[in-house]
Amino acid sequence: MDIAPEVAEALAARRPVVALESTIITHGMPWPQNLETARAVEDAVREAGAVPATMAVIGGRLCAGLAPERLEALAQARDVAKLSRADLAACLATGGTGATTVASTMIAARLAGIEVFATGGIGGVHRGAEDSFDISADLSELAQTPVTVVAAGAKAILDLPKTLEVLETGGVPVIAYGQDAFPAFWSRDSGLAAPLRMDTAQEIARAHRMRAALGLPGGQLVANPVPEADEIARGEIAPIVDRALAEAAEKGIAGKAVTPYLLGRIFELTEGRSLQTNIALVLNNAQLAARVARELSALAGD
Ligand code: PSU
Ligand code: MN
Repeated sequence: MDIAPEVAEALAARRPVVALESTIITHGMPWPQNLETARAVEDAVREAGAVPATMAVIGGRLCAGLAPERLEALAQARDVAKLSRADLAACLATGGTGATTVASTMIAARLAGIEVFATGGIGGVHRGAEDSFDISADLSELAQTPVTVVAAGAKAILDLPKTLEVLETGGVPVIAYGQDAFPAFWSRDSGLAAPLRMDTAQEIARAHRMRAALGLPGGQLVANPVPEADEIARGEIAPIVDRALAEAAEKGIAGKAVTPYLLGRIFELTEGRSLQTNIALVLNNAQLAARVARELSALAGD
């Protein structure tokens, strides 16, 4: 593993560090907004008093923290592999390059000793999973890897009630931040209640440590609603999501290609507005994750 010097120093001194994923850069957003956002997210983490560690596999090395030229090369690259839990070891063993999903970023964070991770939205149970069996490896990762993931809930392209059921089965605490409703990525309210609610970063940090003290494996999902000014209301995004899903089905899009296809299509159908919302919520999540990381550092000193 290549841990960037800035990240290694912060970890050694028990200063706050926030892990960031790279699939959102390579598969989640178009060029050049992907690079601009990746940089802005790192800046947001820094401004909030933590060190960012963007994860990726480059030339067979698992990297925690990317130098600016590496970040740019990744953002510009085409046909980069999307590496989830199943792909990580094979990519490393064959000297490959790829972007990490939520699941594999959690694995990298655990290996580096990073407890908090900020992203946009997690993968989940896809609609029609009763036929396709398409359930993101992100959910089982949350059940087994001890990292707190700050996301804006799960995307409305998924089956959200089933996603919450699978998380409950896996013993994953799903914590809405500052509200009772489970957020749905572009919208603040999915229409579903979140199982848990917390109103401060300190409570989230304490719960993270308490799980470890109890010997419970797995992490926590913090569902942080998109800022009001940037949200796309549920009623507005729903027909667009339905249309993108219907087109994906017609085209026979399956497996790993589903999430990137839907995000791209929704971007087109909203004339870029979904991307503005996506950028705003990732920045918002980076800020909260940095605050949680600071609280975790403070607890370590107790
Ligand atoms: N959320 C976003 N953009 C993304 C993803 C999530 O806003 O690009 C990516 C994450 O890396 C997540 C992955 O882990 O999609 C889920 O893919 P799948 O459903 O194939 O497991
Ligand atoms: Mn899938």
